Amino acid sequence: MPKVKNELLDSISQHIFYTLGKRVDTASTYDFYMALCYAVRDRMMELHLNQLNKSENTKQVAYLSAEFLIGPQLGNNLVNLGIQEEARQALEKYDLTLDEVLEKSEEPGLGNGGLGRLAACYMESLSTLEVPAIGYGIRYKFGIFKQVIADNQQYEVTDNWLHGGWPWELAYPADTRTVGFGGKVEHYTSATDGTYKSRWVPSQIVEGVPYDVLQVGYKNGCNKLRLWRADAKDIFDFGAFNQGDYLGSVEESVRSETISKVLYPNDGTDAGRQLRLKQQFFFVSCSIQDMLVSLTKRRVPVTDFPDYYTLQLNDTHPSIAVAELMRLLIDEHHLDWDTAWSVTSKSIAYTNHTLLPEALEKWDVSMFEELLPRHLEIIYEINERFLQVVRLKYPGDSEMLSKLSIICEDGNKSVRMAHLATVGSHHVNGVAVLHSELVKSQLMPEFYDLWPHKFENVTNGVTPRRWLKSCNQPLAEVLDNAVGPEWVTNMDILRKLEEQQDDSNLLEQIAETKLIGKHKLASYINNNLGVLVDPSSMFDVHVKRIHEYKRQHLKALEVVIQYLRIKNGADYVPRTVIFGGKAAPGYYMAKQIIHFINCLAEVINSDPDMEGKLKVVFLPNYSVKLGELVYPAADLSEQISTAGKEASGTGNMKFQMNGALTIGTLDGANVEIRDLVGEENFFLFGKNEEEIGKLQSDGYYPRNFLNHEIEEALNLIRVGHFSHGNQNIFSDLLENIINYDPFFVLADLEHYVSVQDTVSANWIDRENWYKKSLTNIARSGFFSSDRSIKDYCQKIWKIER
Ligand code: 26Q
Repeated sequence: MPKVKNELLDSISQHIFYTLGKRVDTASTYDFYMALCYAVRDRMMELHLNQLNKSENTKQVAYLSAEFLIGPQLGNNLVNLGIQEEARQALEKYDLTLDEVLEKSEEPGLGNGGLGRLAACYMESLSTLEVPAIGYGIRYKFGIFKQVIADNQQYEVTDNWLHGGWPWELAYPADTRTVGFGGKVEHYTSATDGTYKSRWVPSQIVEGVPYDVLQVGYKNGCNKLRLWRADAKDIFDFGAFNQGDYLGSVEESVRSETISKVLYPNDGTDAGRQLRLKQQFFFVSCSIQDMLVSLTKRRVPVTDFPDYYTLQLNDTHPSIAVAELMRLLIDEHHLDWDTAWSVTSKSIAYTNHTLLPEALEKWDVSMFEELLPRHLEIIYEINERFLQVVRLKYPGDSEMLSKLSIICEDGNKSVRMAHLATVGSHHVNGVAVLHSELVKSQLMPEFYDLWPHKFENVTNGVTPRRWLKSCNQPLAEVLDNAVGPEWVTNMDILRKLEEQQDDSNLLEQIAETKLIGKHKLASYINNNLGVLVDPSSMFDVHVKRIHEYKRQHLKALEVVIQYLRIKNGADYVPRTVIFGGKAAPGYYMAKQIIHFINCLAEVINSDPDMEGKLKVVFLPNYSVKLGELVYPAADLSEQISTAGKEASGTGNMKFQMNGALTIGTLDGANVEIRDLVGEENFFLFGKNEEEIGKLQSDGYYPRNFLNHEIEEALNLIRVGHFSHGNQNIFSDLLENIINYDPFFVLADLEHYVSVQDTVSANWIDRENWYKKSLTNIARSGFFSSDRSIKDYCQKIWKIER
């Protein structure tokens, strides 16, 4: 490799010529973007292959997840490799700025929201901490849909992220694995040892082709993601073809390829779909086979599996791993049951991300039997042996048995995947302190009673590289100067900021970085939505998936109340209220909420009385990329879920790191944020989890929580003030809130409005606000995903670093 002054420059021009087949003098900005990506990938490949050699004989983390929401890659890879400046200079030679090249980055939407993004932050931290790891998932041809807002409503457009080629992946067809579906189980007696054995004879065979995506850590290690694409085994069915059925001959290939065609765009329900189970088994089977082959190549006996791999299940989506590892060990590697079970249960751990009953995966036994007959047999056997343990501990307690059983017997018989995951794992963890407590006390109290030692907490974290250093360079530089650049990998250092909290110069610098972020977002809003917003107003932000439990409608009702107050001549501290988020395509109420917010924005933004006081913006197609624009610009972070419903939240942490103050309920990681920053630096409102529980059990009547102001606001909506006089459009939303209100919006609204007044009062005292902001930044170190990964290493994986 030539060692010249700017190696990157050489590498870019070589890739333009040899990889893209173009000449630099006629290459487009997009060509330069692609060439830079390839040049950067080369650097990462060196790091990765070096690390591989080192980790031959150490335990590796296999992070199994149906979603990896990795975001745009180029910008972060440049930052982590420390070659951003070099890239800037190289591009300058071609009269290009780094920003215009970065603009070309396409984001692979291989996840829905928090859970998928968490997996990506964890991959980044694993590399940064040089923990040997591999992320296993699915290479969906279409990621999460693109959200388009028209007539104030959400429309979904397919996300063809691979068109034009995506430079970060590398196919490894030689590592193709085969996966079966359907068919039958044959039982036979082994000719060698005379034991009774089983053999699965599937009726459909699918191939999984791996695509690897390198994930580079900060100036350090480089692990990879291995994403599987489903392919037909024999592309062509010659039987059908010979009979003249040309189209029929490719039918099978279409059926197979459907498996990795599209990400399910629901981050709640939609369990019970056969294709979803096929996706899960497909990637899990490919991944476990991959690990077993790797052991065989290294001449390691499969009984040593737990010393070489620790499997982390990202929710129950990959929980079929328990049965698949058992099957492979018993049917293919001929271990006896007890040995196989010991290997399996020593290797697997499960992270729970939700308490919502509708999000807990259950599969009909009949569907399971049709798709995975051998796995159903194995699950029944696991369950029998497990229930035997239960009977011993609770003799004669049949209620206990039915509560713990992996098979749910009420109604249609079904397999409870959380139970399978818990029985097959050595640890089960929640994702924030409160959530982990609720997992023990509400979700699985019987399991907790049986195996208290299995239950752990690992509070979520986010990577400060993407969510601070790279997306908010002005603030990052202020921090570099104030505490030294080491904060990037040791966020605890940020605590030193507090020694300077009375330094008005530093506070002013922080305020300035915020203003830069707000100007950037304001121009994005103006360019894309044609709405002018004032960067000196408070940017009050609610971005996340649209869900009733996250209560975007609580915020919207508060906005209506403020609108009425302004109309009535009240003083108001100017705010720009910003919403963003996708609704699952089949989630009617969430779509009503989006519709309502957009109608609200339309009326408010065109009302001269609101000028200089209130603006409302709905950012279409919220994504990782938009998040990187939004967090640095936020003054106020809205974390207002019904207490007990948000497992953790991770947006709350990204806002905090970027200096926003939080208004929130005692839910998920908000609890820990508040404990860390102190109650005077957090705007708390609403009922806590216990109070919500009591309200629910005593009988909740939302009408009891109406006051004059709230009634007026609801009335305004009812008469069609925000819907061109149409009284029907929002009737379902109103009905939901007033008569039913499953997420206690009205129970918390009055308090919420009054705490928003406190927020405004605090905003006016600028110095005081930025002091709070500084404290929030200074104490955000705990929410680095580096800390989370260290917790997993110590509490769950037993990996010493
Ligand atoms: C299940 C069955 C069928 C189809 C889809 C699904 C499905 C898909 C995605 C169910 C759930 C999800 C995603 C859940 C999720 O994002 N949970 C969030 O996880 C974050 C990381 O731990 C937490 O911070 C959030 O609180 C939690 O809501």
